[in-house]
Amino acid sequence: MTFTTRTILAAAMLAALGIGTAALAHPKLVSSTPAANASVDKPGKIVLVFNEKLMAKFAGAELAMTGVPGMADHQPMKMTGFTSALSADGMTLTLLMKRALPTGSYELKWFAAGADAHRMEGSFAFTVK
Ligand SMILES: [Cu+2]
Repeated sequence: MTFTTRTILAAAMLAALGIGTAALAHPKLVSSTPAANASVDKPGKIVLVFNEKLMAKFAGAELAMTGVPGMADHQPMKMTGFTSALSADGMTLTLLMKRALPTGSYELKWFAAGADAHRMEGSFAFTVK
């Protein structure tokens, strides 16, 4: 193995581990309320906490109702009854429901970009009792 090959392999391994300045500059979801896979009472808001400051124009979320108890064949239904707001420090995105979410299962998809404007996204599910 040549020195160059080893250097490239080492760099690839570090990249795979997520170590490097580019990886550190990308938003990640740190916590949420409701938490991923939680079962909660009808929430009036959803709070998403990120590891770094987001750019407001690239931050947002989509919410879909994926199931309702007693309905075997419920197609994902996009929920639009909320507004979203970014905190002053840019690290917390809050979705404020116009009405508390009804009983069912939900999938939340978030998207966000930090200082380098690369769009990152993720999703999680939760259930409303
Ligand atoms: Cu980037």
